Amino acid sequence: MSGDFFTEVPGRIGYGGPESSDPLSYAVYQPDREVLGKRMEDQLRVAVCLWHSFNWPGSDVFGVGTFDRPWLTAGQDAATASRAKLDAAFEFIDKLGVPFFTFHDRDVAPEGRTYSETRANLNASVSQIEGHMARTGARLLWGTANLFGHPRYAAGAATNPDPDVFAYAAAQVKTMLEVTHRLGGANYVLWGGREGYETLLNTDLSREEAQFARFLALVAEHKERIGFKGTLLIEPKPQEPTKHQYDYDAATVVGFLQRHDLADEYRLNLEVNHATLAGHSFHHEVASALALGAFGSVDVNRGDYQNGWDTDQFPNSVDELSLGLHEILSAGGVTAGGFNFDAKLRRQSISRTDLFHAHIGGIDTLARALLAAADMVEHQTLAAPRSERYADWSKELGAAILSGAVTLADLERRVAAGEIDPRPRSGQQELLEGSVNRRIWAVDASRERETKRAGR
Ligand code: XLS
Ligand code: NI
Ligand code: NI
Repeated sequence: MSGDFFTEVPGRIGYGGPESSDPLSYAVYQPDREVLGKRMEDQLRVAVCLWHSFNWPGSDVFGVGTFDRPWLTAGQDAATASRAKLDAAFEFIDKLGVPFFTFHDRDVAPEGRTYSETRANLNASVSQIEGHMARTGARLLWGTANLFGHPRYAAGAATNPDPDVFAYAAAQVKTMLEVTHRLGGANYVLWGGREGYETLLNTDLSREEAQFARFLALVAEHKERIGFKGTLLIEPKPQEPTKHQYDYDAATVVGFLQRHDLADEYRLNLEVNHATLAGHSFHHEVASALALGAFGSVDVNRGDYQNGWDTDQFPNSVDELSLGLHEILSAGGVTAGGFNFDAKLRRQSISRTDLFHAHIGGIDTLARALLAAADMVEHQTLAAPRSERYADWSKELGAAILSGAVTLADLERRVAAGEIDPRPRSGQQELLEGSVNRRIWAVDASRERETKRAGR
């Protein structure tokens, strides 16, 4: 296995099982293990992101970078630096043994002095990426354009008061959509970086909404024109960097798409921490997106329940993920989407292997949640009581109401005649909470038996 950056990890991370004391092995993640008729790897479609993991030095608003990322040191030749970055990134992906990666245009190539130079930088890096993909078998889950870092985007990209900025953003997305197509990307993501406002005092909401809708229509049109078959995804987030982001949450985005006749063109990329920031659970965002027919993919990084910003931590709660995964599996799985680690190391995690520990722990948490969710699907833990709860809607009265066959007057007549007299029933919340926990524990117990049998 080639690579000389992560030298403390000599080869591919293997499965060690839950009893293994080797932190550089998976305790749960087994790519070939069958889960609901598919390989675990294909159920999860895990992706490593190139921004936080390779293009962020570990700086925050109070301090400079702390990480050992030699290619980010100032003053070097840009092409050499970006080659070193890509070499290390693909060494990492290969050793971690996950199938996908994700990136923004600016993660792999800096802006040049002119737009043409910027595009040439990007194309040079993309050729290198193609080489790495061919060598390692890594695939692109999604590409995206960074429309928020450069000062020109301070007042937004598509929603900028200056049409020149809209045009510049359009050029950037056109290029990156084509790059994503060229690399065989499964999806293309639009996170509304600074599409929002800092103050309403200078903001024309209806104008900005119209601009944003026009932008998304142009992107969908270009997708058709170039024959890109991947899914276009919008990533909701309620605030940060702006005070208020237009793509607030799943329901807001779907409402926007429907108002502008774009609902068939876009699906959603849901981030666990963005759900938290919006005052929702991840479970809520997934269930809403699925109910609205707009689920696409997941950024699986979590937030901190005491903080109001995007902490982008690696996932570590099986409970939190199991319920979201249960909804996804019940609806047929992620299909073209996947689980992207848009996650940041903590600023003190400065050793090179910390990036492995972070991803291994996160992937195991996700895999463990997948097993619990699959078990709940198999046992109909929630599906059976849920369909039982609504069963009367397929009987005579429910069906007549839904089909429009009865009026308010008809219903009143039947109630007045004493024919209809509702009896409250238990919502069974505590019973269901207990049932979910039982399945989570049962999976643990059966894994314990399995581990003993395998003598691990
Ligand atoms: C920021 C977003 C961003 C997108 C990609 O909060 O999560 O990282 O996933 O632009
Ligand atoms: Ni985020
Ligand atoms: Ni994200």
